[in-house]
Amino acid sequence: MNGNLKIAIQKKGRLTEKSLELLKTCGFEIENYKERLFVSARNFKIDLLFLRDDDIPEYVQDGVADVGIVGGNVVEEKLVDVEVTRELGFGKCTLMFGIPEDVELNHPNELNGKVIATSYPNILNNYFRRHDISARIIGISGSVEIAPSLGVADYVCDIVSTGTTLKMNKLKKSLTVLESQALLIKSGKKALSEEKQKILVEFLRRIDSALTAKKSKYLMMNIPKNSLDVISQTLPSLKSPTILSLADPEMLAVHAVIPKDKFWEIIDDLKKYGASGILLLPIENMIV
Ligand code: PRT
Ligand code: ZN
Repeated sequence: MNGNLKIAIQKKGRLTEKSLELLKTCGFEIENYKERLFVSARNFKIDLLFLRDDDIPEYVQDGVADVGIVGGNVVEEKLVDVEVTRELGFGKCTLMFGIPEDVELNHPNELNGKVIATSYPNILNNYFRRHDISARIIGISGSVEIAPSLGVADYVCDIVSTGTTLKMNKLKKSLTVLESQALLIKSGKKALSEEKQKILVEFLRRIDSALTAKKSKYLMMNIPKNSLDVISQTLPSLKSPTILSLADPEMLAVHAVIPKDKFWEIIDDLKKYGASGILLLPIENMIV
């Protein structure tokens, strides 16, 4: 035991690349991780454990890993005692019912008496209990979508992202059971040592900085001097924009941090007020 904070991430799958990308954005140097189960960061007191995603909630609960990055769907299904420390904003997907194209299903009540194939029997059981539904659940670990065409189930309840897999199996999206994304979790029952708690605080500070930065962009543009007031009001900036003078005395350069999703809403107004040379740059880290 080296006293480092142990972070479990998915070894090989949909969350692996984004998890590593997030950690690298936090400034952790992680090298030669391919085909290894365990690797230490070169410049910070963290170790990465590469695991199957299904094992991560339990390993975190039991303290084998101190924190873990895993889908909310997996956390819910495993019925473990873990706490969600951060929502990480990637790996977004929906656990929902898939039904044959020619069927209508608009209310949970209509599920009574049906047979549903799923890899998420615990989540589905809870859903049925919440809605007071009596239906049969068939637990299948892979290729759930083919169950209706094989005649073993009426509907499926599975993870959907684009909906292509459902479509390929002549199914369509129906009611939603759970919205999911990658989560940072820690144990609900194992307390961290004082030393690890300190590392966790710094780890979270960096994660928060990376997450805030991801939602923001750095906007740079030139504007006519007489548009400054109206453009300042248009900018949903976090702080007041930076104003710089230019060689042309009638023009100003304006720099501001803006929420990423606001850019396309304000671009027409900016142009209307004479903004030119508009640049939108990514921000890697942001301390607020
Ligand atoms: O080997 P290991 O057990 O670690 O990995 P895994 O195969 O169990 O999981 P993996 O890598 O497929 O997914 C990891 C996590 O990514 C999941 O637990 C979800 O939280 C998240 N995620 C995001 C998804 C999807 N999007 C997704 N589209 N997980 C699975 N899918 C599958 C889904 O099961 C279905 O087969 O993709 C298909 C549907 O996709 P669309 O785009 O056709 O709708
Ligand atoms: Zn898995």
